[in-house]
Amino acid sequence: MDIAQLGDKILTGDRRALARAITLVESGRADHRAQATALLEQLSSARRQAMRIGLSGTPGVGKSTFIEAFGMHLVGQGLRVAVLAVDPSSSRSGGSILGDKTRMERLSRERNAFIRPSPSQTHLGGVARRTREAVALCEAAGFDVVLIETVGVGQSETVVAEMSDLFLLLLAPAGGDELQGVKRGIMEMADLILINKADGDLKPAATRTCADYAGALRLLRKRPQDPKEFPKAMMVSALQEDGLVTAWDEMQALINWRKENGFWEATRANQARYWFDQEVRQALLARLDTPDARAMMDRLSSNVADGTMSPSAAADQMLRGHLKV
Ligand SMILES: Nc1nc2c(ncn2[C@@H]2O[C@H](COP(=O)(O)OP(=O)(O)OP(=O)(O)O)[C@@H](O)[C@H]2O)c(=O)[nH]1
Ligand SMILES: [Mg+2]
Repeated sequence: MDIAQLGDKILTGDRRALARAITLVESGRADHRAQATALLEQLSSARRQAMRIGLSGTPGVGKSTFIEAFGMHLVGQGLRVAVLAVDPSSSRSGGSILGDKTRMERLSRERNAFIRPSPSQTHLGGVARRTREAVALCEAAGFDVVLIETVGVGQSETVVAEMSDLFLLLLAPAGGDELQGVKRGIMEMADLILINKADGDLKPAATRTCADYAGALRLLRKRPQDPKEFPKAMMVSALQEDGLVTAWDEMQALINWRKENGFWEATRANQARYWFDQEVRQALLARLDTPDARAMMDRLSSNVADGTMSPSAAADQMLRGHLKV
């Protein structure tokens, strides 16, 4: 594969080249990894930036419906929109991906949209790198907005929030009067909480849920990167395409404020540092995961167990043998 040529095609916005490049960054092969790194280096000099929007929500809350309607709105404004998904649970069957295709039917036909489902069976570290690099590829391909979707099942929200400029949490109207089991840590990541399905019979429940979350958000510690009134809770109906224009206005207002006040740049710089740190840590751990390293680990481990070596001396020997840079 001619990497320089692939890079040039991506810079012209070619979606097939983009798809091929994402396949390349997803590959576990060492030669592919080297090519992917070279490609990303080439593209980073273009210094293109998209608005990266993370979107999380539990299964069935309406993420796909929202992305379809919201994405169509953005495309209607002349923007180019890419959609990436992070699904570390890998529980998603082919059926769900098919379901997504039908739920995003209009968007997937748009010339100015690009939709990429998540690869299955990858560990979270792998998913994180793949998605972060896919985001960079979409930016180089000139997309204005990159939506990064994740099913709210735990750690994946942190991964997505660490690569987004803005984080949306999609919630459904609650049946009872208590807050749903949304973890505090996830609430703290949100810039905008969208109570979806605020339509028909669900409207009154949505109104109550929205008020509850607006109240809960006011109790959270103020973050420096927020203007007053953020984070916010608001109602939308993805199905009836209600509230989407307002939601987009809010997102732009927040992003503009952060850009004007230096938080956009600062957050991106911190995120880059975070991912550098993660890459180094993962690469070090990977060195312990070779057959040689495991064999040495087993041998030293026996020595420690039978008392012929102290744990620290064994660890020292292990590190000298296998973690040399
Ligand atoms: N009434 C109403 N129903 C909605 C709305 N948005 C989505 N739904 C319905 O909720 C169901 C789930 O919607 P999806 O968009 O597939 O939800 P999802 O979050 O993508 O679900 P997973 O992909 O399984 O995680 C579908 O039957 C949608 O038609 C809405 O705004 N109002
Ligand atoms: Mg979906």
